[in-house]
Formats: sequence, structure tokens, C-alpha cells
Amino acid sequence: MFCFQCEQAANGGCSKVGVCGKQPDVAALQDLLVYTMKGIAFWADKARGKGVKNAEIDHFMIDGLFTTVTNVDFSAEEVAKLVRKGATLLEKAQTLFEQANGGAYAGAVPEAAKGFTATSTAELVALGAAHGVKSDAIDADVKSVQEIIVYGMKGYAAYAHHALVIGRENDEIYAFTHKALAATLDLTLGLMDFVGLAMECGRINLVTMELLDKANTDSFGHPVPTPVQLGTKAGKAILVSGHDLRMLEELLKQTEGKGINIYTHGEMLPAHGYPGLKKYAHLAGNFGGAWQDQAKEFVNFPGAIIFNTNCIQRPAESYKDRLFTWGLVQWPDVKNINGMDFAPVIEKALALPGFEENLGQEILTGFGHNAVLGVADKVIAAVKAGDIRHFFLIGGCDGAKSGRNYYTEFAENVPKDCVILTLACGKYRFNKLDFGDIGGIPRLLDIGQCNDAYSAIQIAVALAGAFNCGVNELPLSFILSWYEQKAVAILLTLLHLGVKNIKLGPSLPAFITPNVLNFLVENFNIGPIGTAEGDLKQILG
Ligand code: FSO
Ligand code: SF4
Repeated sequence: MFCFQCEQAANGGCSKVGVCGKQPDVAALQDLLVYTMKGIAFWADKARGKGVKNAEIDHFMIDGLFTTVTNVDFSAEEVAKLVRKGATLLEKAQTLFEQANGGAYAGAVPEAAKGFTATSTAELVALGAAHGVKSDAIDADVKSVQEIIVYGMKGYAAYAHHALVIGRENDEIYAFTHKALAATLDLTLGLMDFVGLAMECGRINLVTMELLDKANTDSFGHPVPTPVQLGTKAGKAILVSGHDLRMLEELLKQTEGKGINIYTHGEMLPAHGYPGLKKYAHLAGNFGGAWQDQAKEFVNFPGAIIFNTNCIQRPAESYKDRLFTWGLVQWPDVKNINGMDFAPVIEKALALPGFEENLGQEILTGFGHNAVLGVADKVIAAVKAGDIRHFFLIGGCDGAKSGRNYYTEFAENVPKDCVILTLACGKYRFNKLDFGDIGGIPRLLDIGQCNDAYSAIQIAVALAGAFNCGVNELPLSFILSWYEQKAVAILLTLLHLGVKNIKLGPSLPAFITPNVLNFLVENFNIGPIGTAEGDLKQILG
């Protein structure tokens, strides 16, 4: 195996077993899934060129890409099932094209688009091992940008999937997915073609985040500033981890009046701010820290636990029997709920002791674009009066590697006349600290999940409009932490929007070659984080 798609990649790439826990057979099957999707894309893109498309194929690409995101699917059997389905959809896509074309394709067909006959899991693993990231002999810089695009697509596929659960989709996302995956098979394309596609991938992620924002806010209302309880309430308990709000809503409905309290974990924290979710009195509070602490924290959760997206880690034996996954998330031997019937989770929670009443600290969430722009006049006046000197967006993913204390130190050292905007699970590095307020405006504003980068962009664009300048001229700095592929998608969105001077850490991606890094530095002045003190000094002059 070889995988270097996330920040914790060992020594430039995991080659024996994933630091995340991904086994070589699963890695090979995920590589084969991506390879198969490239083949599907070859035909689907051409079929679209003839005016023909197919919803099953489009949806499969979203599911397949999301499945290969870090910490989503660790089950060889489940990934193998998707590969088999992919092989039949490849044939379907080819047939669609040939029917529309009135005959076979006249040009050269790349190997990936020819399909395969292997079906047993062992055969598929062997085939996948021959089609890994490093299997094609192409220029290292081209490969680097191709991987950036594929990871960006994996990132927005997660968001497209959440939107689809709510019944929202956008054909532009599918069209680009086919076009860009097919492009990775086109040997006539050069480095700058892929750079162009990478920027377009950033735009498509913006389109996807907007789609999801609309799906979420139309369904549950706009988030409002909301205190969230970090202690526990007496009663049975279910912990929900992940990003999917529709799944949480369904669980809230099914547990109403049963004496079960629902707690959020990790990226579910912002759910408390949505009127359509906070109206459930048994949405009780937030439990634990960021995803990488789950194995030690879940031991102490006396109820059922369910993951509706990444980031799942190898479960400890002590809580494995009360752990569930939902939808595409899979861990071998952990029960998966496929669909919206949560009876097994509820039954498990009722059989467990639950919590005693032990209320604790409260923290605030719910500062989406609607809430922040609702008080824009106050914010703008505070900036004009010199009460707010600078905004720092300190956000992104948390992770296990050392060096992430930087973000805590940075937030702690932000001067009192500056405001911190945050989003995604990176906030757990500092969201329990008391930052106070500036004239009633909290100094720490939790915008939401990683996909709520859409909100952050709306806020930045509105501020730029109010001050009649570009986003780069605003007193606003982006201090980002990355871990997995959604962060790649968001970074591409910021680059597509022309955002400069981003500081990125805790380390730079292993899939970026020195030449590609130079390109990013020259064009966007993106740079690695240094020390909190040094970076703050440099930014504030
Ligand atoms: Fe974090 Fe995990 Fe939201 Fe990621 S929980 S690391 S960028 O999945 O998606 O922020
Ligand atoms: Fe390694 Fe990350 Fe790939 Fe897992 S996803 S195998 S940790 S690079």
C-alpha cells in the first residue's frame, strides 16, 4: 500500500499500514475504487458531451469518493462491494455513451476505462495493489496536482453526500467530477491544465458548501448563538459524532419521550445552534473533545455511540459493542445502520446505565453567516472605532500529531482587541477557554462545521463590501490547520477566491512537491505556520 492523502501520513506516506488504522487490503480496494471511478468518469464525461447523464452513476461517484476519505470506511468487504458495483456502472456508462454516439468510441480508450472481470475480494485486492497512487509513471509535479484535485473532490463529495441526504443536489458537481476524474487519464494534458482544474475544484467545493448550507438552513433554520452544556443530564444517553444534521434530526425524533438524552461529539457541536434541532429538549449537550481523543473518552460514555461521518478510529474493546456506524461509515465488526431506523441504537442506549445529573461549563456556538451578518453594523462600527483591530480565522481540523498546540497558543495570545472566528474540529484546541467580548461581541465566534467555511467566506465578502476593499485588504488572517481531504477542498476554495497569506499547519502535505509548493508560495504567499508568537507579531506588524 501507499497512501499520503492526510496530514498524519507516516514518513511521506503510509506504506505498511495506515497510521489511521487502514489495512493494506482496504487501501488496495480504495485505490481500485478510485481507479474504477476514473474509468466510469471517462465514459460518463463523454456521454454528457452527447447530452446523456445518469443519476445512479452520478450518485455512485459521490458515495465512492466520500468512502475513500480518511477515517470513513475501514471494511474490506464493504469497499469491495462498492468496487463491484463500480465495475457494473463502468459498463453502464460505456453503453450510455455508445448508444448516444451511435457506435463505439473512435479514439484510444485508457486502461482504467476498459473495466475488469475480477470479482472475488482477494482478486480485487490484488488488482488494487497494482493501481495505487504511484502506479502510473507520470511527471511528479503533474501527479502532485492530480492528487490535490482528487483529494479536493473527495472533500466536496462528503458535503454533496450530506446535501443529498436532504434531497438537494446540483448537476454542476457531477459534471465537474466526471470531467476532472477523466482528465487524470488524459496523457495529453499538462501541469497548467491540472492547475486550472484544481482552481475549478475549489469553485465546485464552494458551490457544494453553498448547496449544503442552503439544505441545512432551509431544513433547520439559520443557526442562532446558543449556549451548549458540556456537563451531563440525568438519563439514558446517545452520542452522535460526525457532520450529518439530517441523521441527527431523525434520531432526535425517534428518541423523543423515551428518557434518552442526545449528546453531540466533535463536528456535531454546531448542531445545537439550529432552531430546528435545538427545539428538541433532549438535545442535551456536547461530550468530549476532538475526534482524535475518542478512544480514551468514549470509554466514559455510558450510552450508545453512533458515527454518521468521519472521523472514526479503531474502537477500544470496552465500547465496541455499544458503537454504531451510519451510512457509508464502516468499521469491521461494528454494527452499521443503513437508513433511518435507529431502533437498535435506541435499544442499546436503554440497556445501558446513562448519566447522572452533573451540569458543567457552557460554551457558545451558532455564529453562522446569518447570525454574524445580522449584527454586521455593530461589527463594522467596532472596527471603524478601533475597538476591533483584527480578525483571525483559526480553524480547520484537529489531529493527533504534535505541533497542534500552536493553535491553542495562537488563540491564547491573540490581543484582546481582536476577534477569533473558528470552524471545524480544530476549535477544540481552544473553545473551552474564556475569551470575553468586545462591546458585547464575543471574541470567539464559532461559525460551525468545516463546511461552514461557506459562512466564513460570506462574512469575509460582506466585510470587504462594507469597507470597499478586497478580502486580502481586510484586517483578517487565515490560520488554518488541516488533517484530511475536506481541508484540501476548502483550501482550494480559498485559493480559487484569491485569498492570500494563508498560514497552514501543523505540517505541509506530503503530496505537494517542492515545485508545486513554490507555485503556491509565489502566487498566493501561502506559508507554513511558525511559532504562535512570531506569526502574531508578523501579522499585526
Ligand atoms: Fe474534523 Fe474529521 Fe470536519 Fe474533517 S472531524 S477532521 S476536515 O473529518 O471534516 O473538521
Ligand atoms: Fe496514512 Fe492518512 Fe492514508 Fe490513513 S489516510 S493510510 S493515515 S495517509
